[in-house]
Amino acid sequence: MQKPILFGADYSVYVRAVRLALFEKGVDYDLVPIDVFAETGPPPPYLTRQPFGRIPALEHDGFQLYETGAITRYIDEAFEGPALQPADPCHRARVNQIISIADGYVYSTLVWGIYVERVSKPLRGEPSDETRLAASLSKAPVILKALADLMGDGPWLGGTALTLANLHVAPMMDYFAKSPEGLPMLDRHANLRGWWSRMRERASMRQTEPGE
Ligand SMILES: N[C@@H](CCC(=O)N[C@@H](CS)C(=O)NCC(=O)O)C(=O)O
Repeated sequence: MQKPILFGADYSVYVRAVRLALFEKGVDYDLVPIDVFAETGPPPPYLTRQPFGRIPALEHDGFQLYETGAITRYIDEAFEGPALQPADPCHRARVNQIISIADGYVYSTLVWGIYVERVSKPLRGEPSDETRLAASLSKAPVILKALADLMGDGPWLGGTALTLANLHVAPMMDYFAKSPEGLPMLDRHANLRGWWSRMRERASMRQTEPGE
C-alpha cells in the first residue's frame, strides 16, 4: 500500500481531524500544502480533487476522496490500528451524531463566530463583527451543554475508547479554548473540561498543533 497523500494546511480544523485520525491509527502520510485562504484562492488544479475549494482532500492508492467525515471513516476502516468507531450500532450512531454536531454547530459558532471574531480578526487588525460575536457567545452554552450531556461520564466523546467524535471536535475546541471566553465556559461542565484536559495532552494533538 502507498502512503496516503493529504492535501491541506495545518491551520484547518478539518485537516487536523484527518491528521489526528492518521496519527492515532499509526499511519504515515505526506502532506501537500494547499492554502485555501491565499489571496488567489486554492490552485485551480486542486478543484479537480475538491470542487468546492475546501480542504482537506485525500489520495490513497489512486483512490481520491474529499469530505472530512468520509476521509476519517475511510482511514479508520482501511488501515490497521485501534478502531476509532464502536462496533455497537448505538455507540456508532452517537459518534456520528457528535460529528454532525461538530459540522453543524461547533464549527460555525465556536471557531468562526467566537475565535475568529474575538482573537483572529483583532490579531490581523481587522474589525470584529460584534453582532456575530454576541450571537455566537449566546449560542455557545447550548452547544457545550449538548456535548457534555452526550458525553456523560466519558471518558471520551462517543464511548469509553477514543473515537472519531473526539478527533472531529478537538481541533475546533482548541481554537475556542484560545479565546478569552473558552475555558471559563468549558469550566461549567466538569466532564467536558476533564475531556479537554486529557485530549489536548495526547501526542496526536501535540504533534498537529497549527504552526508546528
Ligand atoms: N465539508 C467540508 C468542510 C471543510 C472546510 O470547511 N474546510 C475549511 C478549512 S477548516 C475550508 O476549506 N475553508 C475554505 C473556505 O471556506 O473557502 C469537509 O468536511 O471537508
